[in-house]
Amino acid sequence: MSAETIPIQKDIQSQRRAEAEAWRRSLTARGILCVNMISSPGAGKTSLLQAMARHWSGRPKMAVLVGDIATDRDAQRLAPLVPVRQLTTGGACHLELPLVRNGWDQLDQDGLEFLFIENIGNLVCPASHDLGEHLRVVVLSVTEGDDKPGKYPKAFRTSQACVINKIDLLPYVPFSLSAVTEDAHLVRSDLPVMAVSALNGDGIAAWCGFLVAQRQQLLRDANLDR
Ligand SMILES: Nc1nc2c(ncn2[C@@H]2O[C@H](COP(=O)(O)OP(=O)(O)O)[C@@H](O)[C@H]2O)c(=O)[nH]1
Ligand SMILES: [Mg+2]
Repeated sequence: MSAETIPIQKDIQSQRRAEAEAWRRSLTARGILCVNMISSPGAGKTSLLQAMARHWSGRPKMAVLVGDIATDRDAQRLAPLVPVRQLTTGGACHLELPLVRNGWDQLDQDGLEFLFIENIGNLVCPASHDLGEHLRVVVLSVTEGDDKPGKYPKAFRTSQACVINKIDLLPYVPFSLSAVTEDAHLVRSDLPVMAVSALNGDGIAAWCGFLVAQRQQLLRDANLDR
């Protein structure tokens, strides 16, 4: 079998990038910090969002768009706490902007300060899709092993923060916080790494404080201090 390379000389992703950039700007203008959360299945994205919603308890105001390939189970978990819409891809391994925009249109957007997007559980494909977020956060749990940043470098290189979840399990699993931090910093030397337990609340206040500071910085940069 012979292979032929056909030069198309056109960046086929450029329109998608422009759409994501336009949406990011419109969220900025409304004072909303958008956070795209990526992780492998079960790292604790939904549990972390539940813990944050409990910590903030309505202020600042957050909403969630939660992606899964099937079911609305995560939306059911979050609905008692925050405005939420389930995005169901029917099998696709990552979220794309049109589906996210569709969910956004159905959300109560009044007074929102944070929009969280829980991506499909997968450390590979979601790293290649800009959803118009200001902040990409990669969540890794201690049961997955401290060698994962180097094995999934794009997820860590394209993220602006890393949350290590399930630290309540550290006494029971071989996982080193310093080793994972070192490995993550080989991929991206300035990546903030924060350790939490969504289960018992350890580190949640510091993580929420980090997000509030990120939003304040966004508003300052856009001259929207309020
Ligand atoms: N021990 C422990 N279990 C957790 C923690 N966070 C989540 N879990 C459990 O991990 C499983 C997957 O969590 P989930 O939030 O559904 O992960 P997601 O698939 O990334 O959204 C559930 O059984 C959670 O109860 C944590 O901090 N500590
Ligand atoms: Mg989930």
